[in-house]
Amino acid sequence: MSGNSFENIRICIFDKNQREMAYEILKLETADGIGVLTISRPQALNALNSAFFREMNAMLDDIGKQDDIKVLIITGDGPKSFVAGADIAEMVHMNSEEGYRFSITGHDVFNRIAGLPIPVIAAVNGFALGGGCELAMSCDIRLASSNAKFGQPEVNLGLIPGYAGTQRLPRMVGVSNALWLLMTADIITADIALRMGLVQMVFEPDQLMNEAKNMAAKIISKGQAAVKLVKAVVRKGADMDFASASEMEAREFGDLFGTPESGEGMKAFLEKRAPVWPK
Ligand code: CO8
Repeated sequence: MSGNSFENIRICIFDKNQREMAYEILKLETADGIGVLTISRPQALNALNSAFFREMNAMLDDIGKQDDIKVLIITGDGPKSFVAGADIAEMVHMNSEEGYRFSITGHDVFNRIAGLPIPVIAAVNGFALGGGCELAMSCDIRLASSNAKFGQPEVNLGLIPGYAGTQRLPRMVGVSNALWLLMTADIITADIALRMGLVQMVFEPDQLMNEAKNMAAKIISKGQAAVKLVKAVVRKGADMDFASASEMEAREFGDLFGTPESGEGMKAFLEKRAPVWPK
């Protein structure tokens, strides 16, 4: 990686009248195949409001069209917060129907993140509470700074998670760990999150982004068709019974034989050289 070739990409979205709108909350920078998406509402610790979901939907459309992004990193602006949850100031005025719709919007957007064909790494640089923890859980891998804090404090507000936290958290950390966090609203450190399996690695705050980019670069150095396929098979298999999922794996495994990528990967190993992946 050159490390200094990041450049701002200005992406436009359109309002209902097809007028061009610039992104106000999301910033995307790309270089060397890595997209870094920063959520920036520092005045509210990057809390998720309706505008965030509008922009995120447009951003996901756009990222889906960009071949130059091989791995996406999602992070929060500033040293203090990844995302401090859904925007409570917006939620306080909602009625039941609006609450339901806000929840469904979150489900859709977070499912789109989980379903992106490319790997998505959350670089959790501070508070990941409520919707922030749920956003991180929709990513494929979570790396955290040592000052990150995780929790699902909705019961403090008389609420429960609404962006699938009641479902993703127990699948990730087990039912009892999930119920501990969900029922007590305890906020846990990055180290406890690491022990629980909620995050995969913890770094000093000033190293977090470098390490996330290093991991992304490592993934990019592998066979890209295989990387995409392994994500798809794991994600799809998680919602299937074991026998059907294993059968799916066998079929996908078999389909890789005879492809240029697997041919090169295996030949390179036998020839004791680095693979030169087909474009
Ligand atoms: N929403 C709106 N504003 C927020 C939020 C939030 N989630 N979190 C922080 N802010 C704002 C504060 O109001 C404050 O604004 P101001 O300066 O105008 O008073 C500013 O950010 C800075 O925050 P603090 O002064 O509170 O900073 P502290 O360092 O003292 O505390 C905390 C940091 C501990 C993170 C604290 O701000 C906090 O507890 N925040 C709320 C955390 C929370 O409860 N998150 C869960 C929200 S609910 C949720 O996410 C449900 C998701 C599913 C929704 C489904 C749709 C219906």
